Amino acid sequence: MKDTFLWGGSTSAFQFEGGANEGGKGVSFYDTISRSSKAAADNMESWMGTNKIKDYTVTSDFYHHYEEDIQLMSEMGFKSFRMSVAWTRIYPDGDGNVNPQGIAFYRNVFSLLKKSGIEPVVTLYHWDMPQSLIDRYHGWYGIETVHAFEQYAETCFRAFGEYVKYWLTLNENNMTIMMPGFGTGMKKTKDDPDYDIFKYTVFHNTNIAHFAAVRKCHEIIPDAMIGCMFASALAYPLTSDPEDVLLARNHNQKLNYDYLDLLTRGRYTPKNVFEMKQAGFTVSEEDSKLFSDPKSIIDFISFSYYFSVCTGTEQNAADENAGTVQMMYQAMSNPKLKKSTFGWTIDPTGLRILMNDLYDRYQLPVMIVENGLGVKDDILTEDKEVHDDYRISYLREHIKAVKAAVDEDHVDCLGYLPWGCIDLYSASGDRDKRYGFIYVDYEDAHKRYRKDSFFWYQNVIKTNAEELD
Ligand code: BGP
Repeated sequence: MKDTFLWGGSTSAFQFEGGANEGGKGVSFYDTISRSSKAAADNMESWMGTNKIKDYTVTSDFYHHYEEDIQLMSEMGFKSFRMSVAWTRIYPDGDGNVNPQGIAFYRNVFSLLKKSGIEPVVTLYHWDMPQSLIDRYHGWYGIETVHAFEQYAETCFRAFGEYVKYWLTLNENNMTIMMPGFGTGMKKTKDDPDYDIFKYTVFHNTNIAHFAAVRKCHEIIPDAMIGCMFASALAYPLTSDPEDVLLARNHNQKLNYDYLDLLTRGRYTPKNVFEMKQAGFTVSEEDSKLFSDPKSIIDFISFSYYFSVCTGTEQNAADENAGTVQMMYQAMSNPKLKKSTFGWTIDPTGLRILMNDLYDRYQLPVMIVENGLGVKDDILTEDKEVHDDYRISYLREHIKAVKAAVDEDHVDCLGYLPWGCIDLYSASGDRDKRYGFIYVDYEDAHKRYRKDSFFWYQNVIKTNAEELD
């Protein structure tokens, strides 16, 4: 592993930052849920499944704890920290006037990170769509939202470029093709006659936003690196039946590679173009020009990796995954692998396979910006210890896989930033699903406690993963 390897951790604003009603922040989609909007909560459920979290106002309260948190990260030896900027903290309405307090907040955070030797890795959009853009333009369904995003991205590059050298555009945007309504405030089902055109309109708009931001970043901060962020969905064939192999190939193409081919080649795949045309959607010449501009092409590929799935023609197996994200993929259980208590398959070797596949295919550096084990850590003992050996063993096996990919397979990997390094609210709506090295006591002033994994990860970083036990 290179000495420059970016060991770190990862978060997002709506799950971690809090301070929703402070510092001039505007209202995002998640704040609308917090204000008991049944419509917003229903909309989220219609795209994401059940959501038990009803209030995102404070979450882990990074807004008030950032100095302490950066100190803890520094104690662990972090070289990098991924966070997102809350769009509504910069532009309370999504567009219009900038909020100087928002700019000041992030400048303070980024400069403290830099002083502490930690590289900020910044996501521009991690799902917290400004409510005003939903109300006026149906979020990503309206091209006006894309223009607002371009303005917001440019403001961030200018205001934070001096501190931030690693940028990510839209979180897990390959999922938009499966959940196009998320971030639009619109409820649509596959039975709606205009579903396909709706889907491609939203997906294409998010892609314009992505390419425009990449180009701007390259123009404004020439020494920065900007990447995408995609949710990896590695599928294996359930059996060696060629039909199963074909299904797995098609799954990987549709959910991973269609998106990455677009982002790295600057054009939709021929099959995508055909499907879009069939739905009555055409890409303008102006957009094609933007996409194919070399300045709009990403510098690295970053992704989340939690599990692999199986696909096959055999019936019945799919039901076993009910209630998990894997169900969205119509996937089947892998008889060779165990699952977490939340039903996510645990597959460290899959991470090595994926890193190789990505590097072979695109010859761009990769960065793992999410990975980890979400579990209910209800064992905060009297002396405030959390003995999370299950988390250590999950992370150990995944880090071994990263090391093998780097040292043995020679994949160029920039860093490893496991998810929710300090406990935060789960995206699938369960506050008790924790990922952190640091426990946050939501019931008692958001106090922070070092878990056993904190000390273990500290040593991993110190020894550059030479010591993993
Ligand atoms: C990714 C998201 C994160 C995150 C993570 C874990 O899809 O980018 O926001 O939360 O998944 O998922 P969950 O919180 O549902 O366990």
